[in-house]
Amino acid sequence: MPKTILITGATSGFGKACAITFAQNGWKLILTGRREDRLARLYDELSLKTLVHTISLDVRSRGEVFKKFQSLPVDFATIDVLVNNAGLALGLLPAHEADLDDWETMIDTNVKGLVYCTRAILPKMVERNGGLIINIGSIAGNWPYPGGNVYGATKAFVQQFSRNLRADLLGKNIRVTNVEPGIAETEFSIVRYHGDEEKAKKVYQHTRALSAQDIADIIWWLANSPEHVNINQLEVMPTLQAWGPLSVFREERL
Ligand code: NDP
Ligand code: 8X3
Repeated sequence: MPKTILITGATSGFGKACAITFAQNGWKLILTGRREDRLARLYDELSLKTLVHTISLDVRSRGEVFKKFQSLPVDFATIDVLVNNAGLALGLLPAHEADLDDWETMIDTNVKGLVYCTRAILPKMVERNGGLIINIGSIAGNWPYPGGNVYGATKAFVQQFSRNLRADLLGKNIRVTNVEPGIAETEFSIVRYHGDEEKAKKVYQHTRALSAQDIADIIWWLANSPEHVNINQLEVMPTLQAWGPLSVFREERL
């Protein structure tokens, strides 16, 4: 009996790589995102390999999330793995200059959207006593950096929410993992720089970032690990990324 994976934000980056990987292995796919043209293309490509159901969805809409996740076609009604991947960073300005609209969009998507999707799917997992939730956090939830202000804070929320889910679900056969990637080449930086592709390209120049496929491979491994094993959090960076020293402010007069 093929298993079913629901991926939010499947139109690009990690979510899309994950969709292709699971399709190649015969899993049924529920793919969501806002860009309908991309969902349609994914449907055409992947339904040659497996059963695919696409849902045009903005995770910021609580009503839409519940309506669409509670009316899944019967073939897709049992979700084995939920990948809460839809998310974004907007801007890198310091807190006193950052755009409040950007902040709200990140909170609405990365925090509230993820919470809505989880709350909509979780009761079905509890009812049948099985399932795996993979949240896509970030190293930015663990390590502060200038300009990371609200983005990093949303990912710190995702980390603690993931742990608290584990606490609530103790004794049930439901696993929760927070995957925390470092720099990865996707459309992430194009979005962060509000569509400035030149600036975005520079983020990945002269280094070797993680690829979307690297993250899809990790998600595949998690989904196929034994049911009695829960990976609580999995932080992953490219080999060419590491921590720097803490900053110290210096001035002649001091
Ligand atoms: P991409 O920009 O390539 O993909 C983001 C996906 O999220 C798209 O499919 C987009 O779909 C979807 N999305 C964004 N906003 C919404 C929304 N409101 N409703 C529904 N879907 C939405 O970036 P990545 O693949 O890199 O990002 C995926 C996740 O990984 C994010 O949570 C990001 O924060 C995290 N991450 C990324 C890292 C990186 O360096 N790339 C590192 C660590 C974490 P659409 O626009 O069609 O709605
Ligand atoms: C994306 C990684 O370091 O750009 O979450 O915030 S980082």
